Amino acid sequence: MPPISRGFGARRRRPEVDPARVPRGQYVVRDFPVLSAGPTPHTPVEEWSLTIDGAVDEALSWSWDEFLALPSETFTVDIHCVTKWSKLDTTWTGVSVDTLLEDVSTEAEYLTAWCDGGYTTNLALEDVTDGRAWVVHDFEGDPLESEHGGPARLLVPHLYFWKSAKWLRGLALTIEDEPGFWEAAGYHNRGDPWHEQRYWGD
Ligand SMILES: Nc1nc2c(c(=O)[nH]1)N[C@H]1C(S)=C(S)[C@@H](COP(=O)(O)O)O[C@H]1N2
Ligand SMILES: [Mo]
Repeated sequence: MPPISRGFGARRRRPEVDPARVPRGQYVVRDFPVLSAGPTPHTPVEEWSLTIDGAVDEALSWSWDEFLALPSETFTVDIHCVTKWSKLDTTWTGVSVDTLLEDVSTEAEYLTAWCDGGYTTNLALEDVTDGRAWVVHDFEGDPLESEHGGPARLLVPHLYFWKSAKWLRGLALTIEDEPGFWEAAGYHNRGDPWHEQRYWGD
């Protein structure tokens, strides 16, 4: 008969994490921390819209119902916060930025994501196209909680999580790259966790 402690130990052991999935300096969490620079806005979906404007020939805007009617995708990705937690295998549903930009004609190479509450973050268009970014409204099969950015947030999983703007209301396309809230405060302009681009100069 095997010693009882063996089975107990096996059950308590943490699930294996493939170290190749965890960027340098990060540790894996199982909970979902909340990081917000200010209070959580609670915009009712009846008053919500998503706008694409700035350096575009014609601005576009979707109501909540129009946004939900767009083709959506459900996908599973890992996310990495600059405060060093990573969360693996998070599942989201939303609309890819490629879909949102389909009918947009622009010379711009950058955009500023802007939000209820005033937060902004800047991204190169090439970091949000080709299936690399989404505007998500569901997390793990449920409507996104407001503390995590509901009704809808940007999700750019290949960059540090501050680029994934919560309470997203618009993408303003820009000719020049314009630092957003954390980028202007000394965080890295691009924020690639695989190159540990945490702060300006990294
Ligand atoms: N609008 C808005 N979006 C935001 C933030 C914020 O303060 N306001 N914080 C950013 C930061 S620094 C991180 S790490 C993630 C945190 O998302 P979470 O609270 O869902 O974990 O949201 C990002 N998006
Ligand atoms: Mo963050």
